[in-house]
Amino acid sequence: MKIVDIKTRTFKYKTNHVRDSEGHGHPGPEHDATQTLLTIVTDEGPAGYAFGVNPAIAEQIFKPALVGEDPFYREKLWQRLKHWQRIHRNLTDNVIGVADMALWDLAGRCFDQPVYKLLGGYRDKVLAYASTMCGDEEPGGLSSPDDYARFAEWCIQRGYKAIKLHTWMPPIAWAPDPKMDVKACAAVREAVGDDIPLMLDCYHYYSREQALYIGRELEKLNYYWFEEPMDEHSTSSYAWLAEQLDIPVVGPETAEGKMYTRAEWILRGAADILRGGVGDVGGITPLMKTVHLAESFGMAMEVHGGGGGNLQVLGAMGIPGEFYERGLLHPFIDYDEVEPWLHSKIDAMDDEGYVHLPQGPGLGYDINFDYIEENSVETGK
Ligand code: XYH
Ligand code: MG
Repeated sequence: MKIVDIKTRTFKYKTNHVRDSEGHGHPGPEHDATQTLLTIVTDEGPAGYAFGVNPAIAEQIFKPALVGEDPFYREKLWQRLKHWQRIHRNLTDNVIGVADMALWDLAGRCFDQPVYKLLGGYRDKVLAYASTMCGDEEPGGLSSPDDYARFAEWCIQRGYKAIKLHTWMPPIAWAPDPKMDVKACAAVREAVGDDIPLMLDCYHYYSREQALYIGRELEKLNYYWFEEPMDEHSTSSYAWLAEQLDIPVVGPETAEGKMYTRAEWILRGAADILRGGVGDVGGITPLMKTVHLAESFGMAMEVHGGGGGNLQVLGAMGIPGEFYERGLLHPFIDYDEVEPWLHSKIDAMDDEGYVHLPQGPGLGYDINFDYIEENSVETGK
Protein backbone atom coordinates (compact mmCIF):
# COMPACT_ATOMS: atom_id res chain seq x y z
CA MET A 1 0.00 0.00 0.00
CA LYS A 2 1.30 3.49 -0.83
CA ILE A 3 0.18 7.01 0.08
CA VAL A 4 -0.79 8.72 -3.17
CA ASP A 5 -2.23 12.02 -1.99
CA ILE A 6 -2.76 14.35 0.95
CA LYS A 7 -6.00 16.30 0.88
CA THR A 8 -7.57 18.91 3.12
CA ARG A 9 -11.13 20.11 3.30
CA THR A 10 -11.98 23.26 5.25
CA PHE A 11 -15.61 23.66 6.26
CA LYS A 12 -17.63 26.15 8.25
CA TYR A 13 -19.82 25.68 11.28
CA LYS A 14 -21.54 27.85 13.90
CA THR A 15 -20.15 28.15 17.40
CA ASN A 16 -20.50 30.21 20.56
CA HIS A 17 -16.91 29.48 21.61
CA VAL A 18 -14.72 32.55 21.46
CA ARG A 19 -11.04 33.02 22.28
CA ASP A 20 -9.63 35.86 24.37
CA SER A 21 -6.38 37.66 23.53
CA GLU A 22 -4.39 35.03 25.43
CA GLY A 23 -6.09 32.24 23.49
CA HIS A 24 -8.29 30.92 26.29
CA GLY A 25 -11.78 29.75 25.36
CA HIS A 26 -14.96 31.32 26.71
CA PRO A 27 -18.65 31.45 25.75
CA GLY A 28 -19.53 34.29 23.40
CA PRO A 29 -21.86 35.33 20.60
CA GLU A 30 -22.62 32.70 17.96
CA HIS A 31 -20.48 33.15 14.87
CA ASP A 32 -19.07 31.28 11.88
CA ALA A 33 -15.88 29.31 12.42
CA THR A 34 -13.97 26.80 10.32
CA GLN A 35 -12.48 23.36 10.90
CA THR A 36 -10.25 21.38 8.55
CA LEU A 37 -10.19 17.67 7.79
CA LEU A 38 -6.95 16.00 6.68
CA THR A 39 -7.28 12.97 4.40
CA ILE A 40 -4.40 10.60 3.68
CA VAL A 41 -5.27 8.85 0.40
CA THR A 42 -3.78 5.45 -0.52
CA ASP A 43 -3.56 3.48 -3.77
CA GLU A 44 -5.63 0.62 -2.34
CA GLY A 45 -8.73 2.53 -1.23
CA PRO A 46 -8.61 2.99 2.56
CA ALA A 47 -7.97 6.55 3.75
CA GLY A 48 -6.96 8.04 7.09
CA TYR A 49 -8.59 11.11 8.60
CA ALA A 50 -7.79 13.64 11.31
CA PHE A 51 -9.09 17.10 12.18
CA GLY A 52 -7.27 20.35 12.77
CA VAL A 53 -4.69 20.46 10.00
CA ASN A 54 -3.21 23.64 8.52
CA PRO A 55 -3.86 23.29 4.75
CA ALA A 56 -0.61 25.05 3.83
CA ILE A 57 1.41 22.68 6.03
CA ALA A 58 -0.39 19.71 4.49
CA GLU A 59 0.55 20.92 1.01
CA GLN A 60 4.09 22.08 1.71
CA ILE A 61 5.23 19.55 4.31
CA PHE A 62 2.96 16.53 4.62
CA LYS A 63 2.78 15.89 0.86
CA PRO A 64 6.55 15.73 0.27
CA ALA A 65 7.06 13.84 3.53
CA LEU A 66 4.38 11.19 3.06
CA VAL A 67 3.40 10.70 -0.60
CA GLY A 68 4.96 7.53 -2.04
CA GLU A 69 5.50 6.02 1.42
CA ASP A 70 3.93 2.91 2.94
CA PRO A 71 1.36 4.30 5.46
CA PHE A 72 2.05 1.47 7.89
CA TYR A 73 5.57 2.86 8.49
CA ARG A 74 4.28 5.28 11.11
CA GLU A 75 7.50 5.28 13.17
CA LYS A 76 9.60 6.10 10.09
CA LEU A 77 7.22 8.86 9.00
CA TRP A 78 6.90 10.34 12.48
CA GLN A 79 10.71 10.41 12.85
CA ARG A 80 10.94 12.16 9.48
CA LEU A 81 8.43 14.85 10.52
CA LYS A 82 10.22 15.24 13.85
CA HIS A 83 13.54 15.83 12.09
CA TRP A 84 11.92 18.32 9.72
CA GLN A 85 10.80 20.39 12.72
CA ARG A 86 14.36 21.56 13.31
CA ILE A 87 14.36 23.78 10.20
CA HIS A 88 10.63 24.16 9.60
CA ARG A 89 9.96 26.01 12.82
CA ASN A 90 6.24 26.36 12.10
CA LEU A 91 6.01 22.57 12.14
CA THR A 92 4.94 22.38 15.77
CA ASP A 93 4.18 19.22 17.72
CA ASN A 94 0.48 20.02 17.51
CA VAL A 95 0.79 20.17 13.72
CA ILE A 96 2.73 16.96 13.15
CA GLY A 97 0.40 15.24 15.58
CA VAL A 98 -2.46 15.61 13.11
CA ALA A 99 -0.54 13.67 10.43
CA ASP A 100 0.44 10.99 12.93
CA MET A 101 -3.17 10.58 14.05
CA ALA A 102 -4.40 10.33 10.46
CA LEU A 103 -1.87 7.53 9.87
CA TRP A 104 -3.14 5.70 12.95
CA ASP A 105 -6.72 6.27 11.79
CA LEU A 106 -5.80 4.73 8.43
CA ALA A 107 -4.31 1.65 10.09
CA GLY A 108 -7.44 1.21 12.17
CA ARG A 109 -9.67 1.52 9.13
CA CYS A 110 -7.54 -1.02 7.24
CA PHE A 111 -7.85 -3.60 10.03
CA ASP A 112 -11.36 -2.52 11.07
CA GLN A 113 -10.15 -1.99 14.64
CA PRO A 114 -10.09 1.04 16.97
CA VAL A 115 -6.56 2.38 17.40
CA TYR A 116 -6.33 1.40 21.07
CA LYS A 117 -6.61 -2.25 20.09
CA LEU A 118 -3.79 -1.84 17.59
CA LEU A 119 -1.68 -0.21 20.32
CA GLY A 120 -2.55 -3.03 22.69
CA GLY A 121 -5.87 -2.53 24.43
CA TYR A 122 -6.06 -2.25 28.18
CA ARG A 123 -9.49 -0.85 29.00
CA ASP A 124 -12.74 -0.06 27.22
CA LYS A 125 -13.83 2.89 29.36
CA VAL A 126 -12.17 5.60 31.40
CA LEU A 127 -13.48 7.98 34.05
CA ALA A 128 -13.81 11.56 32.91
CA TYR A 129 -13.13 14.68 34.90
CA ALA A 130 -14.93 17.93 34.26
CA SER A 131 -12.31 20.43 33.08
CA THR A 132 -13.72 23.95 33.35
CA MET A 133 -12.96 26.82 31.08
CA CYS A 134 -10.89 29.62 32.56
CA GLY A 135 -12.71 32.10 34.77
CA ASP A 136 -14.58 35.06 33.34
CA GLU A 137 -16.66 38.08 34.39
CA GLU A 138 -20.02 36.72 33.26
CA PRO A 139 -22.51 36.64 36.18
CA GLY A 140 -23.70 33.05 36.51
CA GLY A 141 -20.79 31.92 34.38
CA LEU A 142 -17.41 31.41 36.08
CA SER A 143 -17.17 34.92 37.52
CA SER A 144 -16.93 34.18 41.25
CA PRO A 145 -16.10 31.43 43.72
CA ASP A 146 -19.84 30.92 44.09
CA ASP A 147 -20.25 30.48 40.32
CA TYR A 148 -17.57 27.78 40.41
CA ALA A 149 -19.33 26.11 43.34
CA ARG A 150 -22.70 26.09 41.60
CA PHE A 151 -21.15 24.74 38.39
CA ALA A 152 -19.33 22.06 40.35
CA GLU A 153 -22.66 20.95 41.80
CA TRP A 154 -24.06 20.75 38.26
CA CYS A 155 -21.05 18.69 37.13
CA ILE A 156 -21.62 16.19 39.95
CA GLN A 157 -25.30 15.92 39.07
CA ARG A 158 -24.29 15.36 35.39
CA GLY A 159 -22.24 12.36 36.54
CA TYR A 160 -18.68 13.64 36.70
CA LYS A 161 -16.61 11.97 39.40
CA ALA A 162 -13.81 14.57 39.46
CA ILE A 163 -13.46 18.25 38.63
CA LYS A 164 -10.54 20.41 37.53
CA LEU A 165 -10.74 24.18 37.81
CA HIS A 166 -9.08 26.55 35.39
CA THR A 167 -9.31 29.85 37.23
CA TRP A 168 -9.04 33.50 36.28
CA MET A 169 -6.25 34.62 33.97
CA PRO A 170 -5.39 37.71 31.92
CA PRO A 171 -6.71 39.53 30.02
CA ILE A 172 -9.10 39.89 32.98
CA ALA A 173 -7.72 43.07 34.56
CA TRP A 174 -7.53 41.87 38.16
CA ALA A 175 -6.24 38.40 37.29
CA PRO A 176 -4.19 36.47 38.16
CA ASP A 177 -4.98 36.47 41.86
CA PRO A 178 -3.70 33.60 44.03
CA LYS A 179 -6.17 34.37 46.82
CA MET A 180 -9.11 34.33 44.41
CA ASP A 181 -7.87 31.01 43.02
CA VAL A 182 -7.84 29.60 46.53
CA LYS A 183 -11.31 31.02 47.27
CA ALA A 184 -12.71 29.32 44.16
CA CYS A 185 -11.07 26.03 45.15
CA ALA A 186 -12.44 26.31 48.70
CA ALA A 187 -15.95 27.10 47.44
CA VAL A 188 -15.91 24.05 45.18
CA ARG A 189 -14.62 21.78 47.95
CA GLU A 190 -17.39 23.09 50.22
CA ALA A 191 -19.99 22.50 47.52
CA VAL A 192 -19.10 18.93 46.51
CA GLY A 193 -17.88 17.51 49.82
CA ASP A 194 -14.66 15.80 50.82
CA ASP A 195 -14.72 12.73 48.59
CA ILE A 196 -14.64 14.19 45.10
CA PRO A 197 -11.14 14.43 43.55
CA LEU A 198 -10.52 18.09 42.75
CA MET A 199 -7.63 19.59 40.80
CA LEU A 200 -6.42 23.09 40.01
CA ASP A 201 -4.85 24.24 36.75
CA CYS A 202 -4.31 27.93 37.40
CA TYR A 203 -2.45 30.86 35.82
CA HIS A 204 0.64 29.38 34.25
CA TYR A 205 3.14 32.12 35.13
CA TYR A 206 3.02 32.52 38.91
CA SER A 207 6.24 32.99 40.88
CA ARG A 208 7.65 30.21 43.01
CA GLU A 209 6.30 31.87 46.17
CA GLN A 210 2.83 32.36 44.70
CA ALA A 211 2.74 28.76 43.50
CA LEU A 212 3.90 27.53 46.91
CA TYR A 213 1.19 29.56 48.67
CA ILE A 214 -1.52 28.12 46.42
CA GLY A 215 -0.13 24.59 46.71
CA ARG A 216 -0.15 24.69 50.48
CA GLU A 217 -3.75 25.95 50.50
CA LEU A 218 -4.73 23.15 48.12
CA GLU A 219 -3.23 20.65 50.56
CA LYS A 220 -5.50 22.01 53.30
CA LEU A 221 -8.45 21.47 50.92
CA ASN A 222 -7.29 17.95 50.08
CA TYR A 223 -6.96 18.64 46.36
CA TYR A 224 -5.89 15.77 44.14
CA TRP A 225 -3.26 17.44 41.98
CA PHE A 226 -1.77 20.84 41.20
CA GLU A 227 -1.11 21.69 37.54
CA GLU A 228 0.97 24.22 35.65
CA PRO A 229 1.18 27.14 38.13
CA MET A 230 4.49 28.38 36.74
CA ASP A 231 6.29 28.72 33.42
CA GLU A 232 7.07 25.13 32.47
CA HIS A 233 10.33 26.21 30.85
CA SER A 234 11.77 26.47 34.37
CA THR A 235 12.30 22.84 35.27
CA SER A 236 14.21 23.88 38.38
CA SER A 237 11.20 25.86 39.65
CA TYR A 238 9.03 22.78 39.38
CA ALA A 239 11.69 20.64 41.06
CA TRP A 240 11.77 23.22 43.88
CA LEU A 241 7.95 23.29 44.14
CA ALA A 242 7.50 19.51 44.02
CA GLU A 243 10.08 19.18 46.78
CA GLN A 244 8.16 21.62 48.98
CA LEU A 245 4.68 20.18 48.48
CA ASP A 246 2.89 16.95 49.32
CA ILE A 247 0.08 17.48 46.78
CA PRO A 248 1.15 15.88 43.47
CA VAL A 249 2.52 18.35 40.97
CA VAL A 250 1.47 17.41 37.44
CA GLY A 251 3.41 18.28 34.30
CA PRO A 252 4.74 19.23 31.90
CA GLU A 253 1.84 19.98 29.64
CA THR A 254 2.94 22.74 27.31
CA ALA A 255 6.76 22.65 27.59
CA GLU A 256 8.14 21.74 24.17
CA GLY A 257 10.35 18.73 23.69
CA LYS A 258 8.10 15.71 23.58
CA MET A 259 9.20 12.71 25.67
CA TYR A 260 12.74 14.13 25.89
CA THR A 261 11.63 17.04 28.07
CA ARG A 262 9.51 14.70 30.15
CA ALA A 263 12.50 12.45 30.75
CA GLU A 264 14.40 15.47 32.08
CA TRP A 265 11.47 16.44 34.34
CA ILE A 266 11.48 12.91 35.77
CA LEU A 267 15.24 12.96 36.39
CA ARG A 268 14.98 16.41 38.01
CA GLY A 269 12.02 15.44 40.20
CA ALA A 270 10.01 18.27 38.65
CA ALA A 271 6.71 16.41 38.61
CA ASP A 272 5.05 13.72 40.69
CA ILE A 273 2.68 12.82 37.86
CA LEU A 274 3.76 13.19 34.25
CA ARG A 275 1.54 14.86 31.64
CA GLY A 276 1.19 14.97 27.90
CA GLY A 277 -1.32 14.92 25.08
CA VAL A 278 -1.25 14.25 21.36
CA GLY A 279 -1.13 17.99 20.77
CA ASP A 280 1.77 18.49 23.18
CA VAL A 281 4.16 15.77 22.04
CA GLY A 282 3.27 15.32 18.36
CA GLY A 283 0.71 12.58 18.10
CA ILE A 284 -0.16 9.09 19.29
CA THR A 285 3.25 7.66 18.40
CA PRO A 286 5.21 9.91 20.81
CA LEU A 287 2.46 9.92 23.43
CA MET A 288 2.79 6.14 23.76
CA LYS A 289 6.57 6.58 24.08
CA THR A 290 5.83 9.02 26.94
CA VAL A 291 3.44 6.58 28.60
CA HIS A 292 6.14 3.90 28.56
CA LEU A 293 8.69 6.38 29.90
CA ALA A 294 6.41 7.17 32.84
CA GLU A 295 5.81 3.47 33.43
CA SER A 296 9.58 2.84 33.51
CA PHE A 297 9.85 5.26 36.43
CA GLY A 298 6.80 3.99 38.26
CA MET A 299 4.91 7.21 37.53
CA ALA A 300 1.39 7.92 36.36
CA MET A 301 0.81 10.06 33.30
CA GLU A 302 -2.36 12.13 33.09
CA VAL A 303 -3.36 12.75 29.49
CA HIS A 304 -3.88 16.37 28.45
CA GLY A 305 -6.99 17.17 26.53
CA GLY A 306 -9.84 15.31 24.92
CA GLY A 307 -10.48 14.00 21.45
CA GLY A 308 -10.01 10.72 19.66
CA GLY A 309 -6.22 10.54 19.79
CA ASN A 310 -5.97 11.10 23.54
CA LEU A 311 -8.88 8.77 24.20
CA GLN A 312 -7.34 5.96 22.13
CA VAL A 313 -4.07 6.27 24.07
CA LEU A 314 -5.99 6.13 27.37
CA GLY A 315 -7.52 2.87 26.16
CA ALA A 316 -4.03 1.42 25.70
CA MET A 317 -2.45 2.57 28.98
CA GLY A 318 -1.52 -0.17 31.43
CA ILE A 319 -0.80 2.55 34.00
CA PRO A 320 -2.79 5.58 35.17
CA GLY A 321 -3.98 8.12 33.57
CA GLU A 322 -6.85 7.75 35.78
CA PHE A 323 -8.93 10.23 33.83
CA TYR A 324 -10.07 11.55 30.47
CA GLU A 325 -10.05 15.36 30.44
CA ARG A 326 -13.55 16.27 29.25
CA GLY A 327 -13.95 19.90 28.31
CA LEU A 328 -13.41 22.60 28.46
CA LEU A 329 -16.76 23.13 30.18
CA HIS A 330 -18.83 26.19 31.06
CA PRO A 331 -22.37 26.80 32.38
CA PHE A 332 -23.26 28.63 29.15
CA ILE A 333 -22.00 25.93 26.78
CA ASP A 334 -23.64 22.54 26.11
CA TYR A 335 -20.58 20.35 25.78
CA ASP A 336 -22.80 17.30 25.12
CA GLU A 337 -24.12 18.82 21.88
CA VAL A 338 -22.80 16.78 18.94
CA GLU A 339 -20.47 18.66 16.63
CA PRO A 340 -22.25 19.17 13.26
CA TRP A 341 -19.45 17.42 11.36
CA LEU A 342 -19.94 14.23 13.40
CA HIS A 343 -22.88 11.86 13.72
CA SER A 344 -22.07 11.27 17.42
CA LYS A 345 -19.73 12.59 20.08
CA ILE A 346 -16.33 10.95 20.31
CA ASP A 347 -16.45 11.27 24.11
CA ALA A 348 -20.05 10.75 25.17
CA MET A 349 -20.15 10.27 28.93
CA ASP A 350 -22.51 7.88 30.67
CA ASP A 351 -24.39 8.65 33.92
CA GLU A 352 -21.62 6.98 35.94
CA GLY A 353 -19.03 9.43 34.58
CA TYR A 354 -17.33 7.07 32.14
CA VAL A 355 -16.28 7.78 28.58
CA HIS A 356 -16.30 4.58 26.53
CA LEU A 357 -13.67 3.83 23.92
CA PRO A 358 -15.35 4.08 20.49
CA GLN A 359 -15.52 0.66 18.82
CA GLY A 360 -15.50 2.04 15.29
CA PRO A 361 -12.30 1.73 13.25
CA GLY A 362 -9.39 4.09 13.62
CA LEU A 363 -9.66 7.12 15.90
CA GLY A 364 -13.38 6.40 16.27
CA TYR A 365 -14.79 9.60 14.76
CA ASP A 366 -18.21 9.00 13.18
CA ILE A 367 -17.59 11.61 10.49
CA ASN A 368 -20.51 13.34 8.74
CA PHE A 369 -18.87 13.64 5.32
CA ASP A 370 -22.04 15.07 3.77
CA TYR A 371 -21.99 17.98 6.23
CA ILE A 372 -18.32 18.62 5.47
CA GLU A 373 -18.91 18.68 1.71
CA GLU A 374 -22.07 20.79 1.99
CA ASN A 375 -20.28 23.34 4.20
CA SER A 376 -16.91 23.30 2.47
CA VAL A 377 -15.37 26.73 2.00
CA GLU A 378 -13.32 25.59 -0.98
CA THR A 379 -14.43 24.45 -4.41
CA GLY A 380 -12.96 21.47 -6.23
CA LYS A 381 -9.89 20.85 -4.08
O1 XYH B 1 -6.80 27.47 28.77
O2 XYH B 1 -5.00 27.73 30.02
C1 XYH B 1 -5.90 27.06 29.52
C2 XYH B 1 -5.91 25.57 29.81
O3 XYH B 1 -4.81 25.33 30.66
C3 XYH B 1 -5.77 24.81 28.48
O4 XYH B 1 -4.61 25.25 27.84
C4 XYH B 1 -5.71 23.34 28.54
O5 XYH B 1 -6.97 22.85 28.20
C5 XYH B 1 -5.25 22.69 29.81
O6 XYH B 1 -4.36 23.14 30.48
N1 XYH B 1 -5.83 21.57 30.16
O7 XYH B 1 -5.33 20.90 31.28
MG1 MG C 1 -3.56 21.99 31.94
